[in-house]
Amino acid sequence: MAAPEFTLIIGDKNWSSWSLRPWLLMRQAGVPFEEVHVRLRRPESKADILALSPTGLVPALKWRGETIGDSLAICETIADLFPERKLWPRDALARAVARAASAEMHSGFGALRRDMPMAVIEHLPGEGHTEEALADARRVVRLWRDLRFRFGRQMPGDQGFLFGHFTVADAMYAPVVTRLRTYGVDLPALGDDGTARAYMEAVTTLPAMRDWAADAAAEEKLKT
Ligand SMILES: N[C@@H](CCC(=O)N[C@@H](CS)C(=O)NCC(=O)O)C(=O)O
Repeated sequence: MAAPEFTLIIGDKNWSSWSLRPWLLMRQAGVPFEEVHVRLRRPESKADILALSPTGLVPALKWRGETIGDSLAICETIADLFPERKLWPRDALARAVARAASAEMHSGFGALRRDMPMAVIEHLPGEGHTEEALADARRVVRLWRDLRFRFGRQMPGDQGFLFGHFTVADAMYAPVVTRLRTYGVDLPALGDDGTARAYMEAVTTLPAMRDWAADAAAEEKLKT
């Protein structure tokens, strides 16, 4: 059998929010890839990652002898290589807004990340509910509502995602979906009119998201 064209290096599925993004995008796009796992939060983690990727961070994508680091760069690369999968919205204005939302996630929401780190299989209601993290969550809820109303719902054949069908923007926000669930964030208290709840349901019930969570549970079980 021919070696797969793509190898994705990822961290622990329970924790590695950055790894989830390109993994989910590639699964959603139907792009076959091999997974290489590196265990995080261990003394040898840095050296293990550095042996595979010069950034010393996961995720990284091996493709044609190159190592592409950074979750957003990997998502961009996959979107570029498979234009027929429409991993960015087709309309230029929607695409610009999707890129801005993805970049906002990539470089922002520091308090949400710090105080509610991804823990896919855990249930920690009430933990990490700092004022700053909840302010980030409130912004996310408003953004999702805005995108669903202005773009997602307008798309013919809307599948419940931010821009109708699954795009890079949904891959970027998937770890936030898991965080809001893990930490039991009260969505109506943040201004949700049901849009964020429905969006979270659309993401959580994706077969690939279910697989990721099942893999995370299996990995954590092996550690005990
Ligand atoms: N901006 C990078 C950040 C990647 C990142 O910070 N990855 C963390 C894990 S989720 C990491 O590799 N940490 C190294 C370590 O834990 O030793 C991206 O988008 O891929």
